[in-house]
Amino acid sequence: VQEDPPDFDAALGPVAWNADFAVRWQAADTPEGAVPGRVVRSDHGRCLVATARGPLHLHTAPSRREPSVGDWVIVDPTGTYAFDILDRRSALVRTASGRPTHVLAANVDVVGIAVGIDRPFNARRLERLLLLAWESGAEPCVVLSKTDLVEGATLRERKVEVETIAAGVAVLAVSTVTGQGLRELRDLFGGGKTAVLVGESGAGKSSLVNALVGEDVQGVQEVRHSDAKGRHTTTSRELFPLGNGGVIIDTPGIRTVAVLAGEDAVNATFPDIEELAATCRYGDCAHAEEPGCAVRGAAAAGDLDQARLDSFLGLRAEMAQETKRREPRGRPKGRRPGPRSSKSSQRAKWRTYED
Ligand SMILES: Nc1nc2c(ncn2[C@@H]2O[C@H](COP(=O)(O)OP(=O)(O)OP(=O)(O)O)[C@@H](O)[C@H]2O)c(=O)[nH]1
Ligand SMILES: [Mg+2]
Ligand SMILES: [Zn+2]
Repeated sequence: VQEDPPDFDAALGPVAWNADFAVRWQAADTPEGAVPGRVVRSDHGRCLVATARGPLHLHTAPSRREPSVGDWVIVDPTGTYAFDILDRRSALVRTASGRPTHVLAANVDVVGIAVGIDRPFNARRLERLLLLAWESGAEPCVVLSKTDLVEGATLRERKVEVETIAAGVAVLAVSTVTGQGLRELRDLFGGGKTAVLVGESGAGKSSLVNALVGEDVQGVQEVRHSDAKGRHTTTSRELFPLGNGGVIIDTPGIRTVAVLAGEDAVNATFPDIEELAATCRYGDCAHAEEPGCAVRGAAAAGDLDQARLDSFLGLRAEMAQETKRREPRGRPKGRRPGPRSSKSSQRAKWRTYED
């Protein structure tokens, strides 16, 4: 008798399994008896994986790529190994000059950038996080947190300030103390979606996770009184079911992030400038010295913030240069691009970014 293909929908629904992953599963080369599982936590060759049989602590198959939180993996029939990774829908990738790329979270639909209203707002930092989000293939939103700490007028002012930078992106004002905005956030993150929270230490990411999950699943710690700096309470990335079909990934605090993004992501981050650029005299206007440049014109007229334009031009140049630098230049086929640093030294380097 031919067995029906296993139906994972019911068992894996809570960790946001959907038709798209079912297609990827069908297309994958899977051994007899293998099952799909979602990486809840990944740690040095081992990972915690949610499967139809419950949570499993698995080894990463040696010689395979290390899975990241949010990945769907093929679990071997004995339930010992996470054997391979299903093709990703999206990935949040951190990178830096001369370093290998590093996947922060995989198969993410929404990136919530937490911005604490209790500290000075850094527009340039938000731009980089937006760039990271757009490049991932997910949809960004800004979560303006701790609104209970300011007056209504200040909140409105700050929200406008953030909306100007996060052009075209939803900005949600939330508080885990008053509950403001939590329902909207839950709706935005729910319905089978995978959301990830990123942002500075102390911005309130884990507090939001606890509020949305409805249980204290993550530790939180008070920020420093002098300057509202966080204490790096969360030290690893972890995925939690929201109970509404969606999942949320909590991450350790990051100040800024090194990101390699294409032109599309840069334009998505600066849609106001892209719109202006459409009316420049030359189609390939670099917004430098060209006559009839609508972008520089807008800046001169005070309609576009000069600092924002400088930031756009700077990021665009940086991304173009870094992309070019990474292009393989006639490397002999079949040869590795040089010795690779050991995993532990890579980790040590990455850690320097999480502060
Ligand atoms: N007043 C107020 N305090 C909040 C709110 N959300 C979080 N906090 C406080 O802010 C501090 C830091 O919160 P966490 O949730 O630990 O911040 P985090 O972003 O997870 O920090 P890391 O794990 O270090 O990245 C804690 O003392 C929280 O109680 C809020 O909405 N209002
Ligand atoms: Mg935390
Ligand atoms: Zn121009």
